[in-house]
Amino acid sequence: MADFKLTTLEEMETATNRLLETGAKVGADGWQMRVKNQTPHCKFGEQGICCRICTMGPCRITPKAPRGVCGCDAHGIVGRNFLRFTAGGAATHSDHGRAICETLRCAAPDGAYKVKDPEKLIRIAKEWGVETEGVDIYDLAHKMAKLALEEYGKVDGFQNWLSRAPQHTQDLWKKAGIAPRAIDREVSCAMHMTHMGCSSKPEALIRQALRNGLSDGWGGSMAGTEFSDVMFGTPRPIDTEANLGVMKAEDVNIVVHGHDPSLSELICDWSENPEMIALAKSVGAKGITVSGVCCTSNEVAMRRGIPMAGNFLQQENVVLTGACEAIVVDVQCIFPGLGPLSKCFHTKFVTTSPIAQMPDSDYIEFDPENANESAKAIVTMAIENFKNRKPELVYIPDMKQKATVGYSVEAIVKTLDGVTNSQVDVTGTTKPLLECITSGVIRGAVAMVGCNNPRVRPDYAHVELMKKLIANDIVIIASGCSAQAAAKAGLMSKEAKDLCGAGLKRVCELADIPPVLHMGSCVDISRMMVLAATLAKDSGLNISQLPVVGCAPEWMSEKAVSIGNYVVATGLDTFLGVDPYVSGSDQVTELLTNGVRDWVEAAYVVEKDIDKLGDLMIQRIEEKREALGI
Ligand code: SF4
Ligand code: MSK
Repeated sequence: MADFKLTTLEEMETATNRLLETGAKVGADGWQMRVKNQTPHCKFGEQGICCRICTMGPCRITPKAPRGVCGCDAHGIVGRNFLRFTAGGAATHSDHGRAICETLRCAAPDGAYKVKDPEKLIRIAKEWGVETEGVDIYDLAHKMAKLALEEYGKVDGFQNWLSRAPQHTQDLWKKAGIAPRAIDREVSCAMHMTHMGCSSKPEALIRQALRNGLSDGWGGSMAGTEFSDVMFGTPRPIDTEANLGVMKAEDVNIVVHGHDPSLSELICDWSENPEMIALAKSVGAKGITVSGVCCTSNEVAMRRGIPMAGNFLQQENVVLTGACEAIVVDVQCIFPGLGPLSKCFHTKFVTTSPIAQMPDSDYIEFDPENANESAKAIVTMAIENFKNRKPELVYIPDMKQKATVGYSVEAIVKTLDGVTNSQVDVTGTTKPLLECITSGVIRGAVAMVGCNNPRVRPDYAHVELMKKLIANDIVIIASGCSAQAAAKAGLMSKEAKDLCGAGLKRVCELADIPPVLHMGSCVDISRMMVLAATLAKDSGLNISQLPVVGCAPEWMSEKAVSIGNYVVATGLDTFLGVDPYVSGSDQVTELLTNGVRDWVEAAYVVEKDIDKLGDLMIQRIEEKREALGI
């Protein structure tokens, strides 16, 4: 459409500055100010050469002091820090997956949680060799939940879901000694290996980092994704909107933030309840608007079309609008700064998980057993808080974009089935997508993931890279805060097809898709692994031969390192725009950017110049095409 226009970063920054002015009036600070206070950052930390894992230290490596008190050198310290970083991320994702399995155990036909995708549950059960014939679907759900929970502590063997990978990939994992065993065991093993006086050999530490990452991507995260689909439905394309303009001044605004859909799904249910809407009207509001931040937002956007207020570095902005009655959080990526910030406004900062307890919040513990009661109490609290709003502080930037979200693997396969002119019956395979790639209509695909980080101008790397890649006929599959960056800018609007090269534009038109496909939250990067595995199986290629790469240009969290490790270990080169604190060891850097290729046929690339990072990805995709002769 001729009048389609992306929202520019400058427009978003102007809106943020206006919100910060409100913050200044009420004595609130924001991450922008705290970054200044923390700059310059510690150089030892940045290089990964500070060790404080025993009280003989902390030890810092310098040319004059090349070894810590125990004799560990920079390579051991950097490698240990990298592995501990991975373990933190793998534990976090996997515990999210565990919570989803626990919720599935409570599913009941008349309860708060139901089985919304029984076909998927049966499919998984068959995959795991569980009898499904004549079994009640809820009995099956409880049995599968228990089996999935046992994956966390299984005594023998490897993760069940490894069998989804092509045989070649499974063989590589076994040969490299990185096939993940019990999920919890890989985290424990990582912590044990990095204890004082255990491993200091980079190769051993990096192998365990890959194995621990795989226990997340092909274990805990996959459980989180798959059983969320079973309970809340497998995402299908759905229209929504993104950016702060989705909040409505005349409504009670509830913002859900975090990662676990068990909470946010029920908040959405209760916000649609006529009793609650009547209550909202009784306090002078027109209705209730729920919007989301971070991955919780992705979860409810792709299943219910709930609008996305923003991504990671926009979480404080929702409070700064002065129109947020409650920001309701579960786990992960929640700024503790929301506590003091919300005190400067009327906003209720509602924490709900024993895992993420914070000062200056209202704690309403949420567990699957009392889910409806807690959700109702939270929505009621938000509504009753509407009267405390200070109208003079209300400013919601008039800024939002249309987005079509919800491209699970199942949805992509279904949507692209109609694209090519193939005479072959391709229903239920990725062959149409492969045909687009081999014919050159699409050059390849990039899995764009990860956070924002003040080290990079927020959203700049995500948006600029996506624009560059789609102009080069490379389709983007995005998740996490990268997906929200795209949606806020307008890149998940179908109208963004005009920014594509001719080939990708044609595919977007024929399939009626946006050029950047929303695949969900951080745990949903496991969907990307399933897609890569399916593409490899359907093409007869190895995953590493596919013209597909991963990219996290603005990542910040331990979870992102765990993700990077399983994406690389699955055979996909992974491009980072932020250094993972390994520059203090040339040995560890060499292993991650080259050496691991001997084990898993892929490696990391770190490049802080975003334009160059884009060029390197395009170059790698073209190299892969050339190697295949396509
Ligand atoms: Fe220092 Fe070694 Fe202790 Fe680390 S483990 S703090 S390098 S003495
Ligand atoms: S929420 S891990 S800031 S992507 Fe998953 Fe966003 Fe990164 Fe958190």
